[in-house]
Amino acid sequence: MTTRAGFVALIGEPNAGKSTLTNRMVGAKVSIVTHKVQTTRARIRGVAMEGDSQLVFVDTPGLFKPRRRLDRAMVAAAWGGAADADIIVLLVEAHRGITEGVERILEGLADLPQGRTVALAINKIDRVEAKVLLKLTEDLNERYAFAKTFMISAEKGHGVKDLREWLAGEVPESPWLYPEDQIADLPMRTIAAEITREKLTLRLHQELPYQLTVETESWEERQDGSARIDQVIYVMRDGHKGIVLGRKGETVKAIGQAARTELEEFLGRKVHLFLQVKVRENWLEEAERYSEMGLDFKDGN
Ligand SMILES: Nc1nc2c(ncn2[C@@H]2O[C@H](COP(=O)(O)OP(=O)(O)OP(=O)(O)O)[C@@H](O)[C@H]2O)c(=O)[nH]1
Ligand SMILES: [Mg+2]
Repeated sequence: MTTRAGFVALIGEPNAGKSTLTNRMVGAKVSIVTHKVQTTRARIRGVAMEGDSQLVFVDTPGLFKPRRRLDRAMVAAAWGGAADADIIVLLVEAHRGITEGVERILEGLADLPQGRTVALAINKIDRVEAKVLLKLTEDLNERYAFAKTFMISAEKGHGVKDLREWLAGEVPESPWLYPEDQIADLPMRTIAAEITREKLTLRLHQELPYQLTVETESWEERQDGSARIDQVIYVMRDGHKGIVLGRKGETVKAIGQAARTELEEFLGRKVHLFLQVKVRENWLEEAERYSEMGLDFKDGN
């Protein structure tokens, strides 16, 4: 039997639907999703099988004009993911079309080594009329020589099968890179921290989600088969700590419950989750926070 395997990097502007597509391809939630921009902070690998091909999807942080050190490290991680992949899929939002951000990404693609396979996936087609799609496809293909164009809805699933089957034929002949039943390449403690960060991002307003990070401090397997997980939420100011805690600790309690429920579903067993909120004014400038997130501190220079 000839097997195929390869890395498929999903890139695009923040909120384009990269993580939603990763999860749909894998058939499980391996990457967190919110309606807010800049949800994904590091590369997340999700593994999918299609026939005799193994597709390793590399979900990346959105590409945008970076301001802070963290932004720069995220954007570097995204381009790094693209540079290392066998195939790149650029996601563009159907209803937003060719934004300034998309233009910048097209310029970035032109700077990659020649001969790389880049496909276009116009996402969120459920939000527009068909005639918009044809025009957008034409305009984008005039700007870059995409190997192929797909029109998809990562959320609803339209067009996703076509994309997956095409990718399966494009990745090189190779032994599989992961065991057949593996769905993610990410430490469990990181997945657990990400789930909590998703719940925080969904519940907290404005800038706050961008000014916090979550780390799993300890993970203890208990005799009864349950797990005790202790996490720290780092925030930058006392005021932020107050908001995360909420009145009588109600906010953090609700976040903890939502995260625990999802973790239990993911792990298929009981979880005791303990969240602590710590003020750490300077966490955005600490190398250790970046390595915990799976980012390169140097890239944030
Ligand atoms: N209507 C519609 N919404 C979608 C579709 N795909 C994703 N979304 C929504 O778009 C929002 C962003 O999705 P994500 O998957 O988090 O986007 P992302 O590209 O990973 O975003 P970052 O991690 O911030 O770069 C979420 O609210 C999704 O539910 C789609 O096909 N149709
Ligand atoms: Mg994402």
